[in-house]
Amino acid sequence: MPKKTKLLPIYVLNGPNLNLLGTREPQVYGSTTLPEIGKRVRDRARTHGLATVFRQSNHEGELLDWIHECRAKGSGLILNAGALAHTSIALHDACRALGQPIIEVHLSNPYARERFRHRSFISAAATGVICGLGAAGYVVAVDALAALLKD
Ligand code: CA2
Repeated sequence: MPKKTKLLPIYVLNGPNLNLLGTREPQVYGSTTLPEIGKRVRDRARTHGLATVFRQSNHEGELLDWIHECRAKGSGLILNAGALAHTSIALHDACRALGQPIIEVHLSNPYARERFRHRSFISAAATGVICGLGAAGYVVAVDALAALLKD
């Protein structure tokens, strides 16, 4: 019988200000806190036999380092880059270099908001994009990544 090889963890990275979730602007971002999202992600990933690395940073360079770390230590990436999605070519380049499936997530639907949120530099480097579903979008992203990794 062929031996099942265990996949490396999926990385779930969160960008600037997402540590504030649940404290302000619940009408835009919902009332679920980031640690609660982390728990839902971990529980869902476990049902697919996947471990998770769940992190948040307010610093672009730290997010870049973690994406580079994912190249060696992870098997796929879920990325909510926050406002950096709209500005960071460096994150775009890091995602392009990852060589693994990437799901971009946004809690809100940026296309229904200000014009400056309509462009994401992550989208062109991502395998798929999920937005506007609130915290549930992260769980959908776990399912999507698990399906991609199974293929
Ligand atoms: O909808 C998303 O997930 C965003 O990535 C959130 C970013 C925003 O700049 C993007 O356009 C869309 C902002 C995250 C800020 O989160 C806060 C949460 C609570 C209170 C204040 C900010």
